[in-house]
Amino acid sequence: MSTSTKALNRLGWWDRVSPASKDPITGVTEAFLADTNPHKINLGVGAYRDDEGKPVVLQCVRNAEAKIAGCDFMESNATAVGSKLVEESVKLAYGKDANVVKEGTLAGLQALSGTGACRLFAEFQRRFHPESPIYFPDPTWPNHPNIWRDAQVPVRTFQYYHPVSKGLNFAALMDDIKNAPDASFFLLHPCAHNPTGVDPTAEQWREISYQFKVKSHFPFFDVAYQGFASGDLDMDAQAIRIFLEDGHLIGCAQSFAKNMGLYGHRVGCLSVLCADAKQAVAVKSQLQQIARAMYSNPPIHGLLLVSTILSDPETKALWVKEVKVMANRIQQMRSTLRESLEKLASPLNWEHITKQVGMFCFSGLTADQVDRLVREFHIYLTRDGRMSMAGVTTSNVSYLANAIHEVTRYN
Ligand code: KET
Repeated sequence: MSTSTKALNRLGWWDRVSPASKDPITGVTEAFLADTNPHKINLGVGAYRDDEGKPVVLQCVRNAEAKIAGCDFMESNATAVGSKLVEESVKLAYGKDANVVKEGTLAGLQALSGTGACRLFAEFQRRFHPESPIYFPDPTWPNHPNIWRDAQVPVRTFQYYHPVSKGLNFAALMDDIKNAPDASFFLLHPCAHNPTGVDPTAEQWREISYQFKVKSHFPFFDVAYQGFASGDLDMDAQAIRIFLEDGHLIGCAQSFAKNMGLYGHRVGCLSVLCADAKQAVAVKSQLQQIARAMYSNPPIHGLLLVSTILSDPETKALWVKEVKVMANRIQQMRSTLRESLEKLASPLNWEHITKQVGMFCFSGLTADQVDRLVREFHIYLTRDGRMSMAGVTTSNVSYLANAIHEVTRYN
């Protein structure tokens, strides 16, 4: 449009803007909130809920709040708190005794939760490797392609899930790693893969790591659910530790939205493992520059909460316990849902409900079946059949099982 046409039509600036498509996950929450049926269930967003279906404020968070109450943080510079957060977060990912934690070879920055950490890295990747694509598992969290696409990074996929076995398609995954151009970026979910709940075994991670070395690929780990797969924070970081042992440089996005129940506070960490301390200083300064232009600093309250929880041994021990409680409740709901469906004499095999791990069950329900669950039973989930098991409770599990049975029994 020429300037003169613009001048003629002063209300025409946004005429070409049509509505964006709804986000598949936040769209489910909106539909759930608008429903007034008392039996409604939200299995959409992957955020933890207690056995009453309510969001949880962990006791460790309450304790941390008490510790920081009244502290003079409203206007202070977030840098010192951010460094503490980074120092503690990288111990969670790479291991508290890992040499890289002490050697100063990690370039780490506090980030706006997991999404912000991914976005920062995507921008950094484009700045220094503009031609390199990033490979995502198929399927992956639907926001991954959005994030990297918005950063102008070419986006590709590698095979991951096997729909028939509802498990890992390991052979196809290895083929795609081998066939990708050398020195490609790969996004890996180190535990509790979203949306499938399917993780490689330690042995398979070793093979993946070996092949990454052969191909000089760069592993970028998106750690959004540490603790939810096994209930144990270290166990859930085993993939990262295996890659570390194998001598890779690694990128890592960590989120405290789910495992600390701090979704609304947007606390996360981005770390990039570098070849030496000098390189780490350079990489960190570039990341800081990108963040400075995008949003300057993250809000400080959530940072203080997380750094307090992670650096105070008593509060940290309480958090470790609470993570286990959350993981166990989800595990319990997996067993109960599967048993309930089996008791109803469902003609389908529901083994995968207990075989898959973490927040999600990739149920195998078709989009039409999901639509029926929404329409007839007020049960909300994404149309790919992903169920957030955190939304299942002792009191809604039999209603849920009946509804699933109803929409699947004649298929
Ligand atoms: N990575 C993965 C794999 C992931 O599932 C999420 C969120 C994020 C990063 C982002 O996390 P955050 O720290 O909130 O920025 N997933 C859930 C929530 C959402 O989509 O916002 C979900 O899949 O439901």
